[in-house]
Amino acid sequence: MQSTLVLVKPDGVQRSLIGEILRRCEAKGYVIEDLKLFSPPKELLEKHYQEHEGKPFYEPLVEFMLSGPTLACKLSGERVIEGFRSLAGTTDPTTAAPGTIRGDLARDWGLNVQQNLVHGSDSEESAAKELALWFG
Ligand code: DAT
Ligand code: MG
Repeated sequence: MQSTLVLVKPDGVQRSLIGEILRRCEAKGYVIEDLKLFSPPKELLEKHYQEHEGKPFYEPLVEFMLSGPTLACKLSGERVIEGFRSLAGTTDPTTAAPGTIRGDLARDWGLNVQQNLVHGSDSEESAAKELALWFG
C-alpha cells in the first residue's frame, strides 16, 4: 500500500472545493489517513517547492501558496501516487483533460502562476519527503 501527499491549494479552499476534491479521492477508493487545514509558513513552502527554485514561476508560486489556508491530506491506496495524479490531470488547467479535477474545475486566471487547485506527490521519494514535511 502506498501513501501520497495531496494538497488542496489556497484557490481550492477559497472556492469551497475541499469537499468536491476529497469526494473524488474517496469515490475512486482511496483512503484519507490524515487531514490538516492550516496556513503553512514560508519555510515549509520553500522546502516543498525546492525543485523549482530559480524557475520564473517559483516566487509567484510561493506567494500564491501564502495567500490563504491549504488543506494537506495523507491519501492511501494501491498505486495512489500515480492514481491521484491521474485524477488531478496535467499541470496546465486549460489543457487538463475533462473528467479530471483540474480539467473540470480549474481554469487559467491570467496570472503569472497556475492556480490549478491541487498538488500530488510525483514519486515514492517525493511522497516520503513531502509527507514528513507536512505531517512529520
Ligand atoms: P504539478 O503540480 O503538476 O506536479 P510542477 O511540479 O511542475 O507541476 O509545478 C508545481 C506548480 O508550479 C504547478 O502546480 C503550478 C506551478 N507551475 C508549474 N509550471 C508552471 C508554469 N510554466 N507557469 C506557471 N506556473 C507553473
Ligand atoms: Mg510537482
